[in-house]
Amino acid sequence: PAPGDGFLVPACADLRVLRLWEEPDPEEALARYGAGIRALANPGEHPVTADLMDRLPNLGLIAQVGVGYDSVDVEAAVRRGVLVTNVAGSNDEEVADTAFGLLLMTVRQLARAEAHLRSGRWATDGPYPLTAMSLRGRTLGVLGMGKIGRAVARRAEAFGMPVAYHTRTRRDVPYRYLPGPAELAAAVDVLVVAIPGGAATRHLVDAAVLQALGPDGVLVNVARGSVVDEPALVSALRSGTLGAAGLDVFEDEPNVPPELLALDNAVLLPHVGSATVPTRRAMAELAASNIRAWLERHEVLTPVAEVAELLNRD
Ligand code: 8YV
Repeated sequence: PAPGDGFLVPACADLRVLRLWEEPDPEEALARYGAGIRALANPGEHPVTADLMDRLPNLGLIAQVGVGYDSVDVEAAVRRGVLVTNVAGSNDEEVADTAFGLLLMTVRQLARAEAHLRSGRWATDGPYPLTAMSLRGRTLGVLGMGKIGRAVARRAEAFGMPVAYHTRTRRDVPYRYLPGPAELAAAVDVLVVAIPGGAATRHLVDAAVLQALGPDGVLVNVARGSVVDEPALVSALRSGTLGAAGLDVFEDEPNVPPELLALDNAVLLPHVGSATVPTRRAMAELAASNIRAWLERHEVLTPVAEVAELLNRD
């Protein structure tokens, strides 16, 4: 894996670290050192497969340096008695800020308005045209009501936007609950996706959901590209079935479909949801604390849901 943003290794300064990404032949390094590895930190979204775990017979912990852990085969880890942690709680506010940045950029066309100024067109052609959309009078729906979903909802409240949500199980929050993604999309004008990626949520936002959101509707995705059916999104944006989309994540990162790049009603960011120095540092430090807690006390601080369930049962 890539070293992340340079914070992980310093955060693990008291540990012996095998920097696999620096090894000229990672396979050979795994064969040579694999038996000594007790914890694996995954600073990107690299697949942590059953095959990789097989080569690490003394592995006890996979510490994902991200909130999302869809790249880790958790089932395979659990089968081997390997714990999995993420960095839940370390980037909620940052990612929620990004969701609102994307929403404002999309609805108010802020990046395009800035390009108008920078190109000199303000002076030559006059003011940037009025945007058809506004956040005024809009209701915001959140798909997912975890920590990030709640941070998004709090911001919506401050913006004066009524909030509705959908999750598999109803949460104890003061927002309107809708029983499915399409029902939620039909009840709101903006849909923010803040739900984990992976097989269970693949293409949850499909053509029907986009149609329910409607020609004045806006989709914002700060979760995982896999949650949205990208070809269906392209055709909804193209035909005007959906008003606009603000996306920080894509199905095949870093490859963004050229069809999306060609659309004026899409704002596209290169997965920068948590990409600030303070937040990425906090993420690395929480991952390192999980590793330390595991090595020193056989405890972890932020196990992923599947693992927390097992630990609570024991
Ligand atoms: C990171 C993320 O970009 O936390 C997550 O799940 O998607 C982002 O904060 C990702 O973990 C890569 O480092």
